[in-house]
Amino acid sequence: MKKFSSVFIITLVAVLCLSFSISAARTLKVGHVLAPSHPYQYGLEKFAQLVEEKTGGSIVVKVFHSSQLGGEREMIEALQFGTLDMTLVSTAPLAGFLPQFQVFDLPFIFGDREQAYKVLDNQIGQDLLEKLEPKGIIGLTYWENGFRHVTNSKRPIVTPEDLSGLKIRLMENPVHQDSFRAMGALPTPMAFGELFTALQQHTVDGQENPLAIIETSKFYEVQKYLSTTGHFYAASPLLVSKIVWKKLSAEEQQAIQEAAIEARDYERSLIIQMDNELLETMKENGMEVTIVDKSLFREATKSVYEKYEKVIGKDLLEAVLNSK
Ligand code: EAX
Repeated sequence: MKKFSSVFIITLVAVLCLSFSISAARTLKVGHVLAPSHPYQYGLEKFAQLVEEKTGGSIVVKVFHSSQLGGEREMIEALQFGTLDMTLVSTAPLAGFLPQFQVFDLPFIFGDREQAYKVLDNQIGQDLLEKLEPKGIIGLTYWENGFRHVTNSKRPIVTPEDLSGLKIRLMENPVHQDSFRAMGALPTPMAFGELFTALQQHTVDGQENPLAIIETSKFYEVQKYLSTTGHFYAASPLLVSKIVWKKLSAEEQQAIQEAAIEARDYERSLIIQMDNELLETMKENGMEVTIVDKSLFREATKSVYEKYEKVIGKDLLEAVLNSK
């Protein structure tokens, strides 16, 4: 009997300690709109693991995929109200919060990833993230969505003229919409969560996204034609609500910042790996792939540079252009 009671007491103490440590742990919720098989999800799971390690378990990150916590613009607004802790989004919807971000959404602004990383991970990119703070948003670092390609259900897109009259779903970003308007397409802004159904029901003829999204969101099931336009490079800032951020200690903020950068490099590597493998997969999935002459699409969209120079700021635009 004596033995039983001591085992019982030890177990009870252990359970109480465990429950206290769990209850003492704070949870940060992070939302994104992509599929659970996309590198956004794997990167955020890695981020969660690193945060827990670096904070000794005092902060637990919970990841919510597939627009469970809303579309990208909605989630950014939720950060401002403090009703959502974190989100991973493309830069495109940030145009509505800080118009200068549109510099990253200009067609063909980055020639390759190296140039993109050089801009995003240094002064130019970091300065823009800091400009989000007065809006109630803390930008930690830029992850990657990737180079975006056009798909549609009507016809092969070989030249910009082939886009004429096609209803193309775009993100909620004026530069994206003006770029496709310049090529004769009919831009249709829409939240990502509605896109698969819109393609399936032919509410829109096409869309544009990197290969990793076309694959993991199964757009090949509802899109016949893929053209390797690579017209936009989508960077993906990892954002925190300033209201939430201010409640964290300096050590916790440091741990989260470090984890964001380590997980960024992991997530970028997954995107690159998928970019290298998925063109063949798209063909196996039944898509007709057209390798296009990008210079035709660059020429057809260059008018947006002049139109947005004022909004973006001449100095910022030139700084990015000179980073080549
Ligand atoms: O950030 O909406 C889109 O097409 C984006 O690629 C998506 O929001 C991922």
